Amino acid sequence: MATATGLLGAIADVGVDRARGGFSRHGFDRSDLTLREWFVAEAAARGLDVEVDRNGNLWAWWGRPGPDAVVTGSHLDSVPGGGAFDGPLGVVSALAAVDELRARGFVPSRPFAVVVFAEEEGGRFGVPCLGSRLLAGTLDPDAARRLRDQDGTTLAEAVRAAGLDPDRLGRDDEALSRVGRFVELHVEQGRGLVDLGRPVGVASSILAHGRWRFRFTGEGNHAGATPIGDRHDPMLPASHLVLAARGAAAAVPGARATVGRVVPVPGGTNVIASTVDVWLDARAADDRTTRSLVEDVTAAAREAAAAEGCRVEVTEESYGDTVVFDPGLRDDLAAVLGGAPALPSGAGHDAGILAARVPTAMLFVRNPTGVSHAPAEHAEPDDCEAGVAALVSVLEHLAGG
Ligand code: HGY
Ligand code: MN
Ligand code: MN
Ligand code: MN
Repeated sequence: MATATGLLGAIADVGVDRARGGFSRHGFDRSDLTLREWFVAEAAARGLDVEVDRNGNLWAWWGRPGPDAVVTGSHLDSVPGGGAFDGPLGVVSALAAVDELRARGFVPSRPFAVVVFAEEEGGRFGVPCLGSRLLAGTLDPDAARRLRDQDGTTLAEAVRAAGLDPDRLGRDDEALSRVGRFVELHVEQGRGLVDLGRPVGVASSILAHGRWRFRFTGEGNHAGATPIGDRHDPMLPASHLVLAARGAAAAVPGARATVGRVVPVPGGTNVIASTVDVWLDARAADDRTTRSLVEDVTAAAREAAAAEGCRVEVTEESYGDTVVFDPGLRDDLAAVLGGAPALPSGAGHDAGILAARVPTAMLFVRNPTGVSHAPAEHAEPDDCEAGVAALVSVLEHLAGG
């Protein structure tokens, strides 16, 4: 019978990015497609019938599909240089849970599926939870089709190359109507369980979270021939934005603001950039706080741009309001797990998207480093197996007699 740790070991080399020291698997790219094929083979080996929905999400059915199915799973894609557990732990734990349930002679009393959502990190096309947002109808399919990766490939081209019809991307009520309950197991991205001394917890909420692109336009010129007073260097307001983001978030309890990606064009060492794109990831406990934080940062960016004789255009690329998981289901599962603690999540998840449409819960597995979206992300084998055991108990409870 497979263990979560064993299955993670089976995929440990897929998408390793030596330069970044972590994993880089992004929506429908080669390593993502390789891992999706691995999942389909593992599901088939368990007698699960795999369907790919119109948005590229994979559904492995134990018995006939829906309605009122119990569904568990997560994602397989990563951020650039990501850790080994964020996403894959939920998928491999679901497969290991199927093995354990089968070994107990368990037969689901209702339809049952393991799901893998597409492009959860938005690492290629810039919108997090892409597959689950399209499924739920919270992302416009026309806008989605036009999303481009860093090479200029559109999502439409990428899904077509993956064997899907881009014209069918979009809300999928039929697929969603099959889901009666969704439970996502995920490595904790933080130290809550470490501080509590517990291996497994349940999720209470997810921060409101959005991504904004700031495009600063100045005047490309020569690094040596251009006197400082004659410059319109977009890198200046870009730099102000980074500092303003940190200052704005530091002033608001629990808020986060991050600039992890800056793209100067043309990007030459001896060239004053003509444009600089800066992406802001902002999060806070509620919608009003998040938007107010972004307004402050935007005002600072506009002021800095004007001072340097540059232009700035701001584009909201994704946004999701605070998620509060169904307290009834949360507490029911916590009880099934013998009083597992409830924890907030600073990280977004597909479960946060599904929660708007179906009763949804999350299980967290202890991460001793508390680090995520980096190679130091970790979960001990014993805790991974405790997560599988917890998922088995929850699935037996939800899909039992
Ligand atoms: O960015 C997030 O919070 C998630 O890991 N996609
Ligand atoms: Mn992540
Ligand atoms: Mn994740
Ligand atoms: Mn020259």
